[in-house]
This record gives sequence, C-alpha cells and structure tokens, in this order.
Amino acid sequence: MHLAKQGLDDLGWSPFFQSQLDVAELGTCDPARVMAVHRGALEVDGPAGAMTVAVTAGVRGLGATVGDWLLLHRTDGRPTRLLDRKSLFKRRAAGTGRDVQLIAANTDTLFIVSSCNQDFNIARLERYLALAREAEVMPVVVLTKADDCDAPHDYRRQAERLMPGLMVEAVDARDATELRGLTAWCGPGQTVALVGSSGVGKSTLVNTLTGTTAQSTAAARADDDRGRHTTTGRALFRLPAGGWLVDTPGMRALQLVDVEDGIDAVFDDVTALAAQCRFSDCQHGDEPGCAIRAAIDAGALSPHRLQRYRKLANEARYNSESLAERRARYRDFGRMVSRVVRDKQRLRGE
Ligand SMILES: Nc1nc2c(ncn2[C@@H]2O[C@H](COP(=O)(O)OP(=O)(O)OP(=O)(O)O)[C@@H](O)[C@H]2O)c(=O)[nH]1
Ligand SMILES: [Mg+2]
Ligand SMILES: [Zn+2]
Repeated sequence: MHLAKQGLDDLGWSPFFQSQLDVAELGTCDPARVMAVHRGALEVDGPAGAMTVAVTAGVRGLGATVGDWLLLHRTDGRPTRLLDRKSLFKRRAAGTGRDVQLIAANTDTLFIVSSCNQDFNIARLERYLALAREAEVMPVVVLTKADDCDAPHDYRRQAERLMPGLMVEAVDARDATELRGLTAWCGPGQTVALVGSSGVGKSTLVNTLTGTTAQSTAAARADDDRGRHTTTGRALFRLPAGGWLVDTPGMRALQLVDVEDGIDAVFDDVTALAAQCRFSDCQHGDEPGCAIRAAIDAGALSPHRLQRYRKLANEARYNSESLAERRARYRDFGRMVSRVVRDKQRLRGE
C-alpha cells in the first residue's frame, strides 16, 4: 500500500532516526521506509512518495530489510545509507549454511502467533520470546483458533506463566471483535511484526486487523495442522488506526543467532539461581553448593525448563560464534582431552 507524501510520523519516523542525519544530509536527502522486499527491488515510501528501488550491488550492500529506513538522494533517488535500527529480528537461515536472514527492522511489538492445537509448544514460545527480549521489543502472544479448541484458557494460562506480565490473547483470528485487545499495539506510527509457524493464522490476523484481504491465506492440511507456507514475501501493511503490520512467512524452525541476552532474560529465574551456585563455573551436576540442583530437588524449578534453557543457550552460542571461534574451541577441547589422557597415564605409571 502506498500513500504519496505519507507523513513521516505516520510511517514510524521518530527522533531516534532524525538525530542520525547530519546537516549536509538534511539538505540533499530524504528518508524512506522499506515497505516491501522483493528479489530484485525494494518498495519504499517517504516524503518523496512511494517508489521502487532496484537492488543493485550497492543497494544489496546496505543490507536493508522490511521496516528499515534508507536515505535517498533527492536528485536521483539513489540510496546513500541505511539508518541505525531501533530493533532488528534475525535468524539463522534454513539449511546448512551459516547465513543470517533478516526478518524485520524497527518494529515496536512482536506478535508471537501460535494456534491452540498441535502447534502450541512451550519451547517454541520461549524461542520467540528470546528473540523479542534480545531486540528489546514488546512480545505479545496471540493464540489463534480458540474457536476450534475446547479449552483455550488452558493454553492461555500455560503461555502466561512463561514471563511475569506477559500479554496473551486467545482469539478467533477471523473475528475483528475478538482482536480488539490487540489494537492497543497498533496505534499511529507503531510497527508490529507477526511471527510463527506456517498455517497458524498470521495472514488471517493481518487481514482481519487491516480490514482487507490483502494477504492470501490457506487452509492447513487436514492431516498435520502444519499449513502450507502460503506467505512468501515480507511487507508492511497499513492498519486503520495508523500503525503497520509486518506479515512474515511461516518458519519451520527458528534458529536463534546473537540472542544470548534475550535467552537470559526469558530464563531469568534459571540465571538468578545459577548466580547463587557456590562455583561461578558450576555445571549444575554434582558440584557442592549448586543452587540449581537444590531448586529442582525442592520442586521450585522444573528440570524440563532447565533442559530447554540449556538447549537454547547452546544452540544460540553455536549459531553465533564464527567458524574461527568454533575451531579454537574444539582445539582447546582437543588439548584438554590430551592433557587429561596424559595425566591419567602418568598417574597409572604408564
Ligand atoms: N477456525 C479458525 N481458523 C483460522 C484461524 N486463524 C487462521 N485460520 C485458518 O487457518 C488457515 C491458515 O491461515 P493463514 O493465515 O494462511 O496462516 P499463516 O500463518 O499466514 O501461514 P503461512 O503464510 O504459511 O506462514 C486458513 O485457512 C485460515 O482461515 C482461527 O482463529 N480460527
Ligand atoms: Mg501467511
Ligand atoms: Zn549449579
């Protein structure tokens, strides 16, 4: 959707971006927001109106994603630079490569969408919460297909327990009256990204909230409730109240990268306990004075939650460290192993 001469504030412009422009740029450039990303072109909108920017090598080098702000040269519309982001969601791209895929930039809120059926999964919600906490973006859990479920409140309560004060809405995504609670996040200049597995109803939410059928939706396959990856591109959609929604393609697996702080924030109960262990490098095995094990024994911490924390933290570290860092770690590990073997042989007098 393009509105010529769109007011900058309406597009989500704020002093955070304004303060990045120097005097020369104010005289020669206009800001423009990336509204949609296609293979060969970016759709942008700003005071100069909506336009398409071809993705040349130089533009690709800027690394812009949907929601980003670019400065465009006033004479030829050439992008000169990418403004610093207020927030960024990214993940490790699917497949075996180590490429990082940008999901959306400069969003204020993340709608973490799951349905009240087989898709509901605590570990997956924690994963998305870590993404939101790392980006310092407000997470809201939206549980769809509440109309298709006998006990939506059970799912809602389970999700609410994940973080103190976490907002959770259980809704029929097709019914605008049920989505009224979500409009608080959708006011003028606000940007909300929707993430979640394929088929959970992200595009349905976009259509109901925008009051359009801009995004196509598709029924999930009856056999596995997994959906079909109906949405493939990413774009901003305008809300009647003035905000913006970013629909994203469903993700089969969200591989986290660079989110160590976000994970610690989501699992702050675990990290607070770990800080009380007698040894700062406690592995929470059979070391004396382990606060984690004491909490598990006392029933105050679920061993499953500890397990989920460990899995996520290990995965994030693996995805974030460079190849060189990983090689160094394995080299250190190899050295450690040979040292232990040598010591043992010495002790046995071999
Ligand atoms: N009964 C019911 N059906 C829903 C609800 N939300 C979505 N659906 C249906 O679920 C199917 C999938 O919805 P989509 O909106 O296409 O899902 P999506 O998350 O955008 O999927 P991808 O684009 O593949 O990631 C459609 O047939 C929707 O009509 C809901 O709250 N209740
Ligand atoms: Mg979709
Ligand atoms: Zn411990």
